[in-house]
Amino acid sequence: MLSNFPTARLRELDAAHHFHPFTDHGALKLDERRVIVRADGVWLHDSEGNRILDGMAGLWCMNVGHGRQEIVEAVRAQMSELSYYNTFFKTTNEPVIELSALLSEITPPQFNMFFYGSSGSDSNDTILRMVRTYWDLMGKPDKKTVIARKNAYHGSTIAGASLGGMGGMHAQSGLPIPGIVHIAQPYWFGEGMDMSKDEFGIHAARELEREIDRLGEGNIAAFIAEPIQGAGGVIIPPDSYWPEIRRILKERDILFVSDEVICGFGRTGNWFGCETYGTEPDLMTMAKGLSSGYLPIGAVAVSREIARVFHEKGGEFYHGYTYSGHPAACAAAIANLKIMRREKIVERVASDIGPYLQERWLRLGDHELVGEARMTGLVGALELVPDKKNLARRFENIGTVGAMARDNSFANGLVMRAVRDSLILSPPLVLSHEEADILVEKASKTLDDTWAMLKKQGLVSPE
Ligand code: PXG
Repeated sequence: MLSNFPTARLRELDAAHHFHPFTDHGALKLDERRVIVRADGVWLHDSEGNRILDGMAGLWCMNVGHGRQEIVEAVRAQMSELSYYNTFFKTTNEPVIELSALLSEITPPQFNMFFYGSSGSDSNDTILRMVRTYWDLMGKPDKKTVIARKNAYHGSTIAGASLGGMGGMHAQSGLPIPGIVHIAQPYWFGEGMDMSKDEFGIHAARELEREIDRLGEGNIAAFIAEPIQGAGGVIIPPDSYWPEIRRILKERDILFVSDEVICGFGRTGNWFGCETYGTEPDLMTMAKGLSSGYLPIGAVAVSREIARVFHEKGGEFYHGYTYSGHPAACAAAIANLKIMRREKIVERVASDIGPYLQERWLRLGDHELVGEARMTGLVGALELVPDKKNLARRFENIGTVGAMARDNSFANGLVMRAVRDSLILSPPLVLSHEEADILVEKASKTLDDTWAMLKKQGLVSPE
């Protein structure tokens, strides 16, 4: 075991052999590598003895918090009974049966069948294949194109990154693959300031209508969207956006996919983000909060209608993963969902810790560095701006100030994520009031520290 190694040695080995995801390898310095050794509740502990508040719930996933022995024990018991068997050849297992039945109770009423994978990315790959196959079965093979949105995040596989609307990801590997197009996102602060919020929400939503008309409804398989774009910068749409999308979808014969990888399992104050916004998806992507990250698992919720078509039209759906319905991962998800139900964690986000943190977080919007503070449920953002009074909304080198603020936050003992020049927050849903106060205090100090640094460098306009 490496647990007795000094931090410097761990860092050397990491630098030598670990190819990190989403990392600029040339720029990552040895002493920046933080070795996380332990976590409990909302607190992380690193190899140098620092205690850090996990304001990102791992990576938007530890909804029930770290260190839940009940989940550990459920996985241990399952692994000693049946560590693995496949679900391909007319076989199944108890955990996947129990989890599916549980999900049919928790998800909106149109869902009662679930397909499993190991992540959000592979779940979206499944969805791309499923929607195209569905329309083939319906005798409409031309309906192949999927409409997604710019700056969306749907994963890092070829299909996931293609569905996603991240320009940098597309540029790196010749994406998107054919048959995927992207429309505008409802990002009022970044792109819609010349209109009122509601006008902009309608305008962005109507891009869907225009795109369907441009390509022809007979060629469109589905529209995929996150209720709130997470990795894109916690883009909370104007109130007018989802009702208008809903109207358009009602009038058109295309499927709607709600990517609930971040918004699902309580994040927005309902079990699913689509419930917060009143949409009725035909398919939902689920991962992260499904197991609170204790083991990798992803799932696709399939509507009764789509399941019926696959069932009645028959023929094999040539798709599945070795780990579809993995018994240990399903056991982790079951234990996680039981905790969420028993402790009424979703209700708590809606009526207790959600409003408590929102009130305090939104007040950070008064800081001279903050152009907008926003939060729904327990997911929020602070837009950092150089000159609030004169409505200057962008720093020159986009991303530099965000990264500086993120590093300051870490130094203050709070993990936040930087997206462009905004700070992002998505803490475990079990955050207590006291921990919320500590969080806001650390975020406030981070803004002060960053403002002071920027003033020193002449990068902001002091009054
Ligand atoms: N959909 C959404 C909405 C996501 O947020 C995925 C799909 C893909 O899930 P997997 O399990 O394949 O990672 C995600 C994942 C970030 C960050 O830096 C966000 C995600 C993943 C990695 C980093 O914000 N979201």
